[in-house]
Amino acid sequence: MTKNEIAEILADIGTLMELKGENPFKIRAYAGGARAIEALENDEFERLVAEGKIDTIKGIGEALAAKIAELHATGRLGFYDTLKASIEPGLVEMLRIPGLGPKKIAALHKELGIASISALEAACKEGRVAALAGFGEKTQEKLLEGIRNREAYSRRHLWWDAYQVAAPILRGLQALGPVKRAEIAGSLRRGMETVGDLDFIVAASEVAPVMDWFVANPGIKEVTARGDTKASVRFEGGIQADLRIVPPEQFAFALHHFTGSKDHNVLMRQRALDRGLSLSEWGLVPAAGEGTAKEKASQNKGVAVTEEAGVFAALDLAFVPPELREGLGEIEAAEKGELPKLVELPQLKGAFHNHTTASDGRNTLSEMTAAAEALGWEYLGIADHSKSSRQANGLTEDRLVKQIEEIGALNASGKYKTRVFTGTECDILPDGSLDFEDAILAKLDYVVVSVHSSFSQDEETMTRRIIRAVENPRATMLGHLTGRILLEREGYRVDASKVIDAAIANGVVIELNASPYRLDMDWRHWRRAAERGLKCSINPDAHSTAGLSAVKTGINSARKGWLTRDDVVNTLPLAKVEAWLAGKRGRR
Ligand code: DGT
Ligand code: CA
Ligand code: CA
Ligand code: ZN
Repeated sequence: MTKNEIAEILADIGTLMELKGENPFKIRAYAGGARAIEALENDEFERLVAEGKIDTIKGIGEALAAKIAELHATGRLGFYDTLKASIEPGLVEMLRIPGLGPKKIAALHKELGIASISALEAACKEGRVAALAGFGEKTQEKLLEGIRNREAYSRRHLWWDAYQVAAPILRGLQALGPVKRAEIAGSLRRGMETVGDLDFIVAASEVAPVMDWFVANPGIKEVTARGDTKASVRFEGGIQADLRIVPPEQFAFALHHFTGSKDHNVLMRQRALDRGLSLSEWGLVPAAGEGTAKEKASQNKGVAVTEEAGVFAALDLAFVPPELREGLGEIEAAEKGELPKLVELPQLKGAFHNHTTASDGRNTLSEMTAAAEALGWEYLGIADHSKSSRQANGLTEDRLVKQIEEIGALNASGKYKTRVFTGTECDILPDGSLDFEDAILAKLDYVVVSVHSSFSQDEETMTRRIIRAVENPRATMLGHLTGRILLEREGYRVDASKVIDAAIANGVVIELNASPYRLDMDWRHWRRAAERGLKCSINPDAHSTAGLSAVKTGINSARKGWLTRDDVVNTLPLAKVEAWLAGKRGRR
């Protein structure tokens, strides 16, 4: 173990002992010891440890020297492990609340029995913390705010939520008089499933009015930074936004740079260097010669480019769509002219996997159909839950048969231009069998099979379970492969590549569940899976009419997965979908 790692552990020991309310003298010994070895040069520290003379350093006694030697030699310390195990993890978590140190936490624990952030929050709300000696009303208020902020600030954000914040700001920027160009950059533009912060790039003739407008946006809680050409703000919900204002001739370079990803940028910069050029947010300039890249760019010594495509062209590359800029082979493909023609939102002709009030949806069959018609969709698949999903009001056989009749009548009525398909989101039971008998499934246009129970099965069992369902001749498509809920819950353990193989072998589609919370199967699997012949269905999993729009986030992930129109079944026009589903039914 290195000097700095050891110092960190000693400091941590001090903190943990303080949390436990131990003897202040001992606590100081560890904190002081950490500082003492931090102050040493690396080689001096190594020499002293090797010679067994680390205790000659002021602040390091015999006992501490033995612990340092143990850490240095083995990378472990029994005393530290025991100490860690003896402390409730909630107390350690509380350290992350601003304004709350180990001493205060120990007091809260001792006096009020508080051992978790949630217990602290409750105690603050009940006024019990303010009543404690050494705390008071003000401290209690601060702690509550710290707890709220910690939750909001530490989080990434769903793409959809980030987009709701970003879209009006972008429109506002673009409408400002001095603004010539304005775009969203960063992970939001790349269509990542979650977003850390928002990045705006603006080219403007005048800077101050743009800054003034930006920092005065409604919903801004705090302006965290404001410089000549840069500003950062934090919104009520916790999301941050960065604004950068650049001269118009730098716009394309800045947009490219701040769109990222970092991995993509590194590869692009290397490619530029191979051509004797230096690529940066300021421009594409000769690498050789006097001056920084920024200086050269502002002296117009570089390649002049107005559009991002020009940045790529200058490096002999086709334009790489932002969603592909992850450093995962896009540059090679752009060089060879082999970039895929990515699927686009207007190419979707309908969607499967939607719920109605029959199970846990909030809109009726008619309302969902009207909404699909308003989107211009040729077809809408209804896939309400099956009977075992009781928590979701899953349909019994009788209710499903009734729904099939209802849908038949609706289609026959000619009331809507959108054709409705009968389906089900049929539970995959723990043993891999399906929740409905074959005779019931045979009445449907299609069947989505999904796991909604026994999430804790081990990977092998879960994989076998899902493959068995995929091999069922009634299965048309597999719902949400892992069941993950972004930023909330990990998916269940499953061997994705084995399931993909089984789906391909059985002509079963895997859905790209487009719910902003799911985006499952993950985009990182799609490129290879589609190359091997897997078809995708971008499924909104809508539980309301508004939920149908989730296909937008599904398109982001499909594009990140290099998918084209041909890979996605719900780009097919109605007649082709009918033929596909009839063909599948015929083969059973
Ligand atoms: P996020 O906000 O965590 O979801 O992810 P990004 O990709 O939006 O990252 P962000 O906001 O930190 O920076 C935006 C872009 O700026 C990033 O994708 C690439 C570029 N960038 C930022 N810092 C660096 C860096 O240190 N090196 C390189 N090559 N590019 C950077
Ligand atoms: Ca960002
Ligand atoms: Ca940023
Ligand atoms: Zn489901």
